[in-house]
Amino acid sequence: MRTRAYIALGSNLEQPELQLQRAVDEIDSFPGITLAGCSKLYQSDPVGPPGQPDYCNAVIAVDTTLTPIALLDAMQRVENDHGRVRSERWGPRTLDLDILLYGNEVVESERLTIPHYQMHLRNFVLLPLMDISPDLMLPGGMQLRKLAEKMGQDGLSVIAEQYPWF
Ligand code: A4P
Ligand code: MG
Repeated sequence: MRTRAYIALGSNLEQPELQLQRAVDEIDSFPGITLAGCSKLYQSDPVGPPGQPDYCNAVIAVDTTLTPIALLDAMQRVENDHGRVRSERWGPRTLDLDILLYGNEVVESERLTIPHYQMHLRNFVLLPLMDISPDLMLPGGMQLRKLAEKMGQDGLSVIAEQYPWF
């Protein structure tokens, strides 16, 4: 069975735009995962420890035969291939891949929380998601459009319209 999932991409080190573009290609070629949609590419002010560079952010839709935990394993493999070093929480990173949604499922386990616990608070997640699926309904029945309208565009700008971004 194939499930539609949404993944947020973020980077603020070592040519963030290229990190994101490469990551999308790698995810698309991962066994059991097919790219189904891609947002615009955004630049965003950093949330978290001060003094870190601006981020590049985007969201993709994928169709996958992987279970949620296997999808997390796949995303962590791609992160590690990008030289991701886990140091301080919310600190700078070459690549961060967060699973936002997996079908309509709610997952609460030690390694995985879906929907992603911060997604409804972040314009750099909600607005790219709107690019792909403006009519999306979140588990629990909340409309993405309503959340995004409340959010505003502070600190967020589009740097490339259509994938491939470069
Ligand atoms: N984990 C649980 N649920 C999930 C999920 N749905 N998707 C666990 C992915 N991982 C999930 O993640 C820590 C652990 O979360 C994983 O081992 C996994 O088992 P991590 O990526 O190692 O750590 P982190 O990213 O530093 O922590 P966290 O709390 O996930 O941070 P965020 O929320 O990813 O925030 N500012 C801007 N402008 N743009 C950004 O993209 N990103 C962050 C990172 C901070 N500030 C930012 C941005
Ligand atoms: Mg993360």
